[in-house]
Amino acid sequence: MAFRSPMVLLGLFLLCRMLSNVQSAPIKITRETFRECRRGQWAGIPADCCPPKTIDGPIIDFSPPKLNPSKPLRVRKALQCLSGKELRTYTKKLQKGYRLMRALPDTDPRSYARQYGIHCAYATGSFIQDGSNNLTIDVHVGWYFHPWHRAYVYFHEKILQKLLNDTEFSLHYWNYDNTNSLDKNEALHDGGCYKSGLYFPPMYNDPTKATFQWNRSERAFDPKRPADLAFDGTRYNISLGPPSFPDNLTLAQIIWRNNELMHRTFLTWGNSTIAFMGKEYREGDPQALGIANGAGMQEKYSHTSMHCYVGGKMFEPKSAPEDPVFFPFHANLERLWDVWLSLGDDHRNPTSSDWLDGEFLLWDENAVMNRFRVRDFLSAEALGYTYQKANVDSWVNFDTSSPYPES
Ligand SMILES: [Cu+2]
Repeated sequence: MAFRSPMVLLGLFLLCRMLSNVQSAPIKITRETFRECRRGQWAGIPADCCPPKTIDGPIIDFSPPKLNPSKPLRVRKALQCLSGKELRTYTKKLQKGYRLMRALPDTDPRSYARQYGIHCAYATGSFIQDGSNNLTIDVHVGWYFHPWHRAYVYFHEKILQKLLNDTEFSLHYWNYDNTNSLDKNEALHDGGCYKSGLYFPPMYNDPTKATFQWNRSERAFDPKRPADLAFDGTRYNISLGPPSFPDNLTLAQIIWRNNELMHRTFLTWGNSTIAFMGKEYREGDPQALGIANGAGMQEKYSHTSMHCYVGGKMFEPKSAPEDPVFFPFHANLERLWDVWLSLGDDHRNPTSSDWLDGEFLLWDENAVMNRFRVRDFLSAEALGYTYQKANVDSWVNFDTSSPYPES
């Protein structure tokens, strides 16, 4: 009889609501998310980048490629260690791939415009959490940052492979973090890359080629200007425009700053899962607005610094991949995620199913929509590729008590 009392029923209802709120769930992107896509914004700047509201055709569950154990993994190499014929062949292929990608019509989800457009939708709160009116989604500023971008680069690379009709094509990486060129005789003896990656990769700086983007800062056009990682991402503010970088530093000072920053963010401040991977972010949580409000150490510092440093399209989340250099840059961020995992016992990925089961949609090389989960993108090797080893000693073993070089 007691259950018939309206007050008891109301109490039970409220209790159930409370319990269901306690239960967490991962972010999931669905057909419905696309249907509900709307005008987004970042720091008050509007972004109109929704993909078509209706996803044509099926959505397939992503499955990692079936690998032949006797075949060596494909290797993403460090751009600055390519030389001779290999460099010439790679540059030609890369530029051809982007030429073909740019030539696809916007109706094709593999076209370059649609490739950078989908990043914009995932970066500007254009997608709304299912069942919500106002909770927007961003794959930045939080713990989905690394796996989502690995998947994004993966599918982008697959599309280039398909356009080039070459399944061995790799998006090589820009290891801007390596400040140290070792002696030539030491280089490459174990297949590793020991040349400094401080300078903008030249194959992305030819104005006659499809890998070029005119909208960059002057710094990016100066082949002698070393990358500066030391901008503090917590000061990132779109409405103030790109930050200025000091013009008067010596190379030795830039190198000191970069090594110190990498060491601090990966080994001192970044010594726990949340500190490095970023804030936990689940269904029901508001999108974290602003880098300072939950980005992990790599995202917050060296990553943001490089976006500002290259500037132009790269400066804003909504337009960053309109500059093709975004991809070798992000390939390096992904490599550095693996480096971080190897640097200490406390360096572990999140184990929560809310992270592992985070679910997203991206088109593949056949223009078919793939549903993938974070857990599918934890290992480059399982996806069929690996990274050429590159020197990280210059910042891993950096002596933080070493004096800042004099001018
Ligand atoms: Cu991004």
